[in-house]
Amino acid sequence: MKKVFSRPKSLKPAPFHYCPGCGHSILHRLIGEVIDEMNLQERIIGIPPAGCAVLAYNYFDIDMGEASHGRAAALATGLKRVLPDRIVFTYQGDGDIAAIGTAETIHAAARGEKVTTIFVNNGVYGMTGGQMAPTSILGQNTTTTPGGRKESRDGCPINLSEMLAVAKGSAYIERTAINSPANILKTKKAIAKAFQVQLKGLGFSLVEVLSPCPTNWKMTSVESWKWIEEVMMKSFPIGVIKDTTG
Ligand SMILES: Cc1ncc(C[n+]2csc(CCOP(=O)(O)OP(=O)(O)O)c2C)c(N)n1
Ligand code: SF4
Repeated sequence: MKKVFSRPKSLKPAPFHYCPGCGHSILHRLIGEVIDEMNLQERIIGIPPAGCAVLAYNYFDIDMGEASHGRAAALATGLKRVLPDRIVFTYQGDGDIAAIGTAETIHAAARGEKVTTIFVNNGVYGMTGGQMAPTSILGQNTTTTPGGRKESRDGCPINLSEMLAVAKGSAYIERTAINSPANILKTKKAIAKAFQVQLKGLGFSLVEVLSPCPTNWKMTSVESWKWIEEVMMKSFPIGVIKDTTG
């Protein structure tokens, strides 16, 4: 029988521990497909976050590191400088990258480190129970903002990707979403482009992915896809934010 669909080579045959409908599972598959298609399995190094994806090294069949919470950009910098022929990517949630890891990330982008970041924006601290993250939008219900995030009390969300686009050393930044087959395909394309930017040595590259967390959003998968489209994208519009590659 002809096989028409299979697991990417660079994903281990291990079942994901993620909740049903979680964006992390889809994103892992997309990254695996891109690694296979670009023939990077022996060359790439991934750095998982602290967060729901902390065990990503159990799933990717590639060299993996592990950084403490928020420090992935610093570890990526070190690895890439010592091993310049390797492709290095970090995989980070919004709490990891936009709260505790803000400094590392902004400085890595400003220095133009030739690494790639996959920034998974699900608008909450998923692993620890759905608390407000720097990316929780105004009005969003989280366990620490019952009744909704209020500007006067909680401040405004941070659009980290737009901030990083201001840094001279960033070469390519795009925001995509996991909420429709078309947007999932665009996410895959953006990941491939980010790796190409790194292969060409053009500077810091980042793909922010609006990603469903049905468990903490207390929604069904279908509702979470709709919420991304109808609510989240108003604060975090998808599209290319910076592209200096010409
Ligand atoms: C230094 C430190 N502080 C706090 C924590 C607890 N902690 C673990 S994961 C996490 C937040 C994860 O949220 P996010 O980065 O948005 O990823 P998600 O789980 O939503 O994928 C926190 C605060 C930790 N592990 N280390
Ligand atoms: S809590 Fe949210 S981010 Fe974490 S695995 Fe479940 S759905 Fe995914």
